[in-house]
Amino acid sequence: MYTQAIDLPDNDRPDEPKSLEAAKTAAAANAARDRAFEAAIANDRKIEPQDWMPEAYRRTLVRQISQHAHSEVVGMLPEGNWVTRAPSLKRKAILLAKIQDEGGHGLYLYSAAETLGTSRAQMLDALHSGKAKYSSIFNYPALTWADMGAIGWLVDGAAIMNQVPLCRCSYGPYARAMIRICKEESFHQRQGYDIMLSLARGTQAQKAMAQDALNRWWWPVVMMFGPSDKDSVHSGQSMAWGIKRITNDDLRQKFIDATIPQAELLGLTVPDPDLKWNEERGHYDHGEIDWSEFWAVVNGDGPCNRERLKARVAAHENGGWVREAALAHARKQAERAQRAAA
Ligand code: BYC
Repeated sequence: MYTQAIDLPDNDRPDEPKSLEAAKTAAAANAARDRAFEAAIANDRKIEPQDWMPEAYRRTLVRQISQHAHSEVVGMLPEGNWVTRAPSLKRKAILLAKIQDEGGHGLYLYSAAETLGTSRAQMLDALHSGKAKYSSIFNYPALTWADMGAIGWLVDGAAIMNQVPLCRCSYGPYARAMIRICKEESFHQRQGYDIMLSLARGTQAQKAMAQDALNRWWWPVVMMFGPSDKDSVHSGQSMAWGIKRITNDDLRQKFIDATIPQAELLGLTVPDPDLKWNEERGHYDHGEIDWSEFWAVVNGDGPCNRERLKARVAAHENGGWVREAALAHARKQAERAQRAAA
């Protein structure tokens, strides 16, 4: 129903060769395949769905792209809670459009992952059974309207920092999906900053609300870039394959350096007493990250993990009739076309 995904080249090693001659031919074919893949990576050429690729490369991509898709879709939940409570019709329309964009990002990304031979149903099963991860950031609650500002400004700001290099990812369908996603994310970041700016220039109570949101979202956003490089199990191989282009710590540093002047313009204070400009490094130094909190959230024990998963499973079950109706419609159309052709 969905894509060309299932129509993949046979990626397995050839059957056990029957003779020495056949074994030599098979080994030469495998070596040529490996060399073609390595050369494409070395020359920065895109790998496409029909190209041969090592199984570990395929698995890494399915893991990262499906987690990314899940993050976009689960990421609709904290903002969805505020659609009915947005302070004006204009803010409501903007927030709705942003949330719809996130749903669209999920769809492009599921489609990109399907080109690697994993069905959307398999990916959703992994999410709903709690096996697949999604970004830690969406396991925090959105308590006030200012959180809509903080999410757009900081969460989407962090997302752009992480995702712009993914436009150069070695896997073609993921890289191409990221180009459109990044354009939309930059609108999201601006709408968040615009909310923060209005609140920061508003009454004392509004400014306090903006500061409170920054206080609660800052550290979870800093953690969103993933474990520090020394603890990142996948970075080395993913960088070698051109899937990731910049490490977790380097992206985190770029994000902090870009965001502090924006906080200053708002007149808000980042909740890190150790944050200071390091003239020698040309970067901000920041305080210790509480990695025990990060891993607790990643492993299912954050403030909203259970609530988020329950909401996703319920949404999937409640949408069952739509999927059934779409399939029934497609079947009827196929039957009609067959009758017309007969
Ligand atoms: N949360 O070896 P590492 C959005 C896991 S959506 C949870 O560094 P890698 C938005 C990691 O998966 C933004 N888990 O891994 C949407 C791995 O576990 P597994 C989402 C995390 O893959 C709506 C383990 O920790 N963006 O912006 O090299 C509204 C070791 O990590 C996290 C993406 O998904 C985390 N934060 O690097 C608003 C971008 N961090 O898989 C906004 C694409 C790490 O071995 N993904 N883990 O069980 C990536 O760039 C990379 O996958 C990561 C992690 C940087 C996230």
